[in-house]
Amino acid sequence: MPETHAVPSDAARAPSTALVIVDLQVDFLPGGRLAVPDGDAVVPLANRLARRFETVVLTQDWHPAGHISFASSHPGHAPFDVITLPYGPQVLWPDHCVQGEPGADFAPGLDVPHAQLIIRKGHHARVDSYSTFYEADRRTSTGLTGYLRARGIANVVLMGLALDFCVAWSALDAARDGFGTTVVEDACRAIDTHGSLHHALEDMARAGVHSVRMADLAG
Ligand code: VGL
Ligand code: ZN
Repeated sequence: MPETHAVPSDAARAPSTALVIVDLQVDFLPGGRLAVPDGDAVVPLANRLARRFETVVLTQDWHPAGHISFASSHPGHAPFDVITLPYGPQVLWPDHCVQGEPGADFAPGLDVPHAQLIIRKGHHARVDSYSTFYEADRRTSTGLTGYLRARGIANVVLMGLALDFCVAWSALDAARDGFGTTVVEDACRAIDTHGSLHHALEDMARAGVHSVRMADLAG
């Protein structure tokens, strides 16, 4: 396996580093059904960052109608309630990113024509998937680890929405699978419910995920 880089700015220039742009989709932008505050601010940052990477992966939250993560699938519950499912606790969300609906489209203005792979996740009706590597059962792979390894990728840099859910869970899985893992923190925005942002930052630091800012990757 190629060398993993300790210094994120070096890692970003290496062909063995992939950029993963997480869930820049209409429903997560202001006006969307699960709007992340200020989420639209990171779209131009994605466009800028992507130009520095040969390998770019886009992720797309992609739920069937009636998905288990939707509050509307659980009578008596409201969005942001937490319930227990066979695979663990599940935050219930407003309906969002339904397969083929406009809310699941990529953000208007996202301009990354050289992205080579789109990972769609959360498509199993009864399992959520914040992470773009493993579904919430922690076992079912999306195939991304194998794809990256087969292409000689040793490091991943992540940005996007939402920092405390899909970005954090993806970063934790990337680190667990042995990738040098960096999150560009000011190129993310958070939902922040039930202390999720605090916990995500703590978990990522504990797992050895590097945190950088756009300026650290300049050049
Ligand atoms: C996300 C909540 C539900 C995310 C996706 O992209 O962070 N959050 N589905
Ligand atoms: Zn979702």
